[in-house]
Amino acid sequence: MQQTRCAVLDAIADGPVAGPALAEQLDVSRAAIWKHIEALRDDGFEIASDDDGYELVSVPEFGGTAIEFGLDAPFEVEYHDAIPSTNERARELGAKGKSDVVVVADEQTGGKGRLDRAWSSPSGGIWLSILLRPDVPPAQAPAFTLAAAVATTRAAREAGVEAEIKWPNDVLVSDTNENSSERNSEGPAKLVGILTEMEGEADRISWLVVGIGINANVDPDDLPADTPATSIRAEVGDVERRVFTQRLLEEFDDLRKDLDSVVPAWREYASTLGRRVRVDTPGGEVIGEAVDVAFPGTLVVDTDDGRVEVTAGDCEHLRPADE
Ligand code: BT5
Repeated sequence: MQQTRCAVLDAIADGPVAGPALAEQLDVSRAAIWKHIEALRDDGFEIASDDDGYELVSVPEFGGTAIEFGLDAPFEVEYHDAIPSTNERARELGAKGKSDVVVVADEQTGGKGRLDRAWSSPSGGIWLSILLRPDVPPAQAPAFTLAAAVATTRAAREAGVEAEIKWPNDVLVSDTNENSSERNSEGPAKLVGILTEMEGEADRISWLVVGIGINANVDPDDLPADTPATSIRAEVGDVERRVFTQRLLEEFDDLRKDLDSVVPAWREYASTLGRRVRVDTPGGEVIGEAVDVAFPGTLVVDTDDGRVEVTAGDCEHLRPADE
């Protein structure tokens, strides 16, 4: 359905096209064209109609068809004004055998962080989950988390926000402007969180859900006070969420098609490398200098007892006073 709608939009984007000509061009009935035009108007597209035909006047700031229209990546978008969690919905779709679907919401009422933590998701953010069925072993799944961080950082930088990545999955802003948050004195503020979930067997991923939460057009005061948080609104003003989401999905699509490109791209934006870090891992605490990241996302730390490779954990950047 959305494919025909996007074709209608493409046809009327550069000037008026008469209904009958449109019907012929898209090989559907005139009644069907009329229904699509009405549905697009309901979705917030402004479409003029006069004797010359239909003409696209403006595109809504956010929404499923709005994101798919002009998107240069092969994703189907399922949009919700409000939903408990886009990751939960994407998991449901994964269990039904779907792939390459992106679930997007304006607001989440039960957003999830890692380790059962809550993720605050007020209206105005970009809360999305990408459902994939990559043909790689489960051990390579972390590369998709890194790819999501790179794609989001690139989209944020295009929007004018100097974002950087803290291993493995936080996109932060350290040089926040004075409007962003009084909490900036506490250190870099979190702009984006990423939660990857998957199901599979020893040698094969069945489905993978990469959840990305971006504090876009929200006030930092509406975000939790326990850690420093910022938003695109606070840093540079409101962003066109449709365009931001398209750029993110296009970058992510390029990276997931070429997993070897992910780690080099990640290093470009990493704030963790060269830093002293403390990583809470399932096997205990690791303290030392973060010297590199290896495929598919392993942090290499030089400790007093030698080199340690960390595959998962919560990472804290240490200042000399913290040790
Ligand atoms: C994360 O967890 O950073 C992963 C967040 C993933 C959210 C996306 S939104 C779309 C998709 N659907 C979902 O349900 N989830 C995904 P973690 O590293 O555990 O960080 C969680 C911690 O960050 C919380 O304990 C709070 O301290 C803080 N926090 C919560 N909401 C925040 C926000 N909006 N901005 C900044 N920090 C936040």
